[in-house]
Amino acid sequence: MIKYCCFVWTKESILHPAVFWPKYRMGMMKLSALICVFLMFMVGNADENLSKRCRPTQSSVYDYRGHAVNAVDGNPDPNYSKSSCTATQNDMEPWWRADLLSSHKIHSIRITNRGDCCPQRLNGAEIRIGDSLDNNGNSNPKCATISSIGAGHSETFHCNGMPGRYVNIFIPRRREYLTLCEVEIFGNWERWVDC
Ligand SMILES: [Ca+2]
Repeated sequence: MIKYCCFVWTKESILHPAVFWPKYRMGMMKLSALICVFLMFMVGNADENLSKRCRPTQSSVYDYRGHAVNAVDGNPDPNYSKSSCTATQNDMEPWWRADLLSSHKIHSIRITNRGDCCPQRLNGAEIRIGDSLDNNGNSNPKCATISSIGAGHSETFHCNGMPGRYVNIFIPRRREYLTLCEVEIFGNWERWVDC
């Protein structure tokens, strides 16, 4: 988008009637190019909430209120009855995964736990980031282990720019229900791609 805007802006700038003489056209082109490079640098390095445009999925769905997309609907309401939290069945090693569609540098992840019941279910869950779908993405490198998050509370985990297309939250080595009321993933492009 920035690249397209820069192209149009530069084209319009050099064709503007006020920039009639060639020497002024060249100056305007250089100025436009410099501003574009600055904008692309700033946007490329700014953290954004990547979860707004990810494709979420999970190991199973508990009921009609617990779909995977509820973790990235922008609503951190921790009451499960409000249909803004996820919930799996009582799976062995349940997991939730966000597909960011291309590799990104992940700087931090903010997770909101359920507030109306059983916050301890999230204890021991792991955050995994990487490009592999082996073991449903649960074998990717680990960013953090969640020791505990209070009922209805949110906690931020720092991943220091770990690269990956997939962000997994999964509970290893036990049978459990996995519930997430909001997952915000902050990072930026690992490289420029044309979508
Ligand atoms: Ca939500």
